[in-house]
Amino acid sequence: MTRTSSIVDSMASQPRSAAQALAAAVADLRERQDPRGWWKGDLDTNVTMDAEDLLLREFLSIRTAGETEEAARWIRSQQRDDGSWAVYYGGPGELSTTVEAWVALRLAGDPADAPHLARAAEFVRANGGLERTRVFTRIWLAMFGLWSWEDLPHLPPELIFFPKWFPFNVYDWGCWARQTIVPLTIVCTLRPMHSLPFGVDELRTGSAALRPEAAPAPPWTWAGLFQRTDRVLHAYSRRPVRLLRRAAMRRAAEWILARQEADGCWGGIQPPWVYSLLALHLLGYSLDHPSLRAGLAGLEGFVLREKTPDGWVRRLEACQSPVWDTCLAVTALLDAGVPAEDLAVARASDWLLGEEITVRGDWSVRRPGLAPGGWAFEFHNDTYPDTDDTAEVVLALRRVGLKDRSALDRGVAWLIGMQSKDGGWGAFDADNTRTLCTKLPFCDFGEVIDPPSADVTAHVVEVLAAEGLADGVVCRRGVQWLLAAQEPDGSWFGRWGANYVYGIGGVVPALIAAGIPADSLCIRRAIRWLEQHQNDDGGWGEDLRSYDNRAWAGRGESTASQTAWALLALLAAGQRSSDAVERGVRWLCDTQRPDGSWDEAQFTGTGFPGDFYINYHLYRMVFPITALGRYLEAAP
Ligand code: R19
Repeated sequence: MTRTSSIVDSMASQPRSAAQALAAAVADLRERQDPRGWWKGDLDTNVTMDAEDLLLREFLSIRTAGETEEAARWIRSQQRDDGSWAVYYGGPGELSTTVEAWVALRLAGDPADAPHLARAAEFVRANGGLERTRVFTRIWLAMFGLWSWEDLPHLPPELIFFPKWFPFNVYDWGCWARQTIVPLTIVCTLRPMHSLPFGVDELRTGSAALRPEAAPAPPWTWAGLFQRTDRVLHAYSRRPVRLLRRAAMRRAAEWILARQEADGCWGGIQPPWVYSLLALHLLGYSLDHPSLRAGLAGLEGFVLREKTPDGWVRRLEACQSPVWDTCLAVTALLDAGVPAEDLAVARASDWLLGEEITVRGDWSVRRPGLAPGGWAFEFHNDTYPDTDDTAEVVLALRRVGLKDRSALDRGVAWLIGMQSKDGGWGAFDADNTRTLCTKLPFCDFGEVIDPPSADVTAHVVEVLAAEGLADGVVCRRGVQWLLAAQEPDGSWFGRWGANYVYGIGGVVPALIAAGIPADSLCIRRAIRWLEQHQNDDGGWGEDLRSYDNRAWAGRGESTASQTAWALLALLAAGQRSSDAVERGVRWLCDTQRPDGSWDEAQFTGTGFPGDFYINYHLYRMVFPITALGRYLEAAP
């Protein structure tokens, strides 16, 4: 415990040892714990959150000057030199994000001919104009009369009646998409129009023919089939069977209301939250209705405010990660040698135990016989616990010497029950693998299904192995799934973290825990991949461009979290004394800030590959602490 019991002053001129770096990092992490037991790092995404927040408030006529100015200041501060906005630090300008930011700033009163907006408009036009933006962006525009509802793909509310075996029923969609499309079917059916004092002609190219919907695909392709289906749906929507439509709207509203969480949110994530508020309001629920009131009040809990030299800025978190941050922090402290009886660990464990999900959620549609158990990612999300959080919480809490292990046993049983037919695990549902949904013209952003992924499967395999279940058929099938998912170059794809470095960092420790020998070919190939992608400075980094372009796989500026992930794999594979590990540890020690933390402007979390990325502010702490702790623990 000597490693962490004293805070070692940084000796400015002398390089820090791994033990000193670890002690300083642990001290810093301790300070970040909330007195109530949890850790919660800020969760950065992109300015569509803030733009849509202003649009929502405008639509509901509750927008205030103060909120508007603070949000506008934040949005302006994020603009790139070429006039655009990106979806991650250092990333290229992104069309839909730029259109939404431009509209929000116009709403805030910035003149269209102000240089920053003129440059933004130029970027938009050069990249195809608002005609090429994603469906979600054009729905927002349509709500304000800036785009025609006719020129949007249609999804009818009647799909709420589709039985669970029927294509496109709501349980075929990933949970985040399901919670988003149900309210959107209402919005798109009611076709609201709230007019604004400005237009968006500056953003149009007039080249509607560029839009995929306007260029018909041959009827024998999925695209062609769905384009034609879409036309039928539009026609039906003009003359729906009245009673059926009314019943569908009512059922959809009930479905939405039943899923509102204790803090007023929906799923703990921004899109379903905002669209559910809009849908209920359009159905006639007043802003005073308890559901809307709770929903709007709850949004305040997702607002981050900060004083900058230019004044206060306000930004909205897309989601909050307290359960995830807390279980990873507990693991980090334990790996650093902090004893299980330590007050910080005890407080965190108590809080985590209180977060157990004890009720059935949407997952039980596919697993009706399975008893509840497990954990969600957010403060309040009883309807959508996920296997990733459940695995990491059990991995952390099984080490703290709980007197009553029953919550962990329920978690493990739930994980076992959530295995998909193919042997892997998705995050929120079992067997959420129907790709038909992905072909709809409506679905041009993010993932809409939740099939098994390597990172999630690895976390579940790791916990099953830790629980002594490595020889059982469930874990063995998970291992087989992982072995089959290895990329030809020896890496694994990172679905929820960037990218192949995250995949390897999760899978290698899991396979080793499950009994795969460190000298087996699959492990050796993964280790070789890491060695080949180590930066000259000793760290690892992988740019988010790797999701669009394989040439970027394993390439990018070194970051603390990605360096730690690589080290976790190398250490698990017994490479403690290797040159690669020494250089990686040295990079962590040399780049640590005097206060014990690391800078990490780069986003290393993934929401949706290619479309949506996350900077989890605690990743820079918890993963390096775990890596340094395991490094010192494995000292010869
Ligand atoms: C591991 C733990 N994870 C398994 C949980 C990670 C949760 C990440 C936060 C997700 O936040 C979201 C979710 C959805 C959206 C969308 C969206 C995109 C397409 C459709 Br259809 C519907 C919604 C947009 O922003 C999001 C943010 C780390």
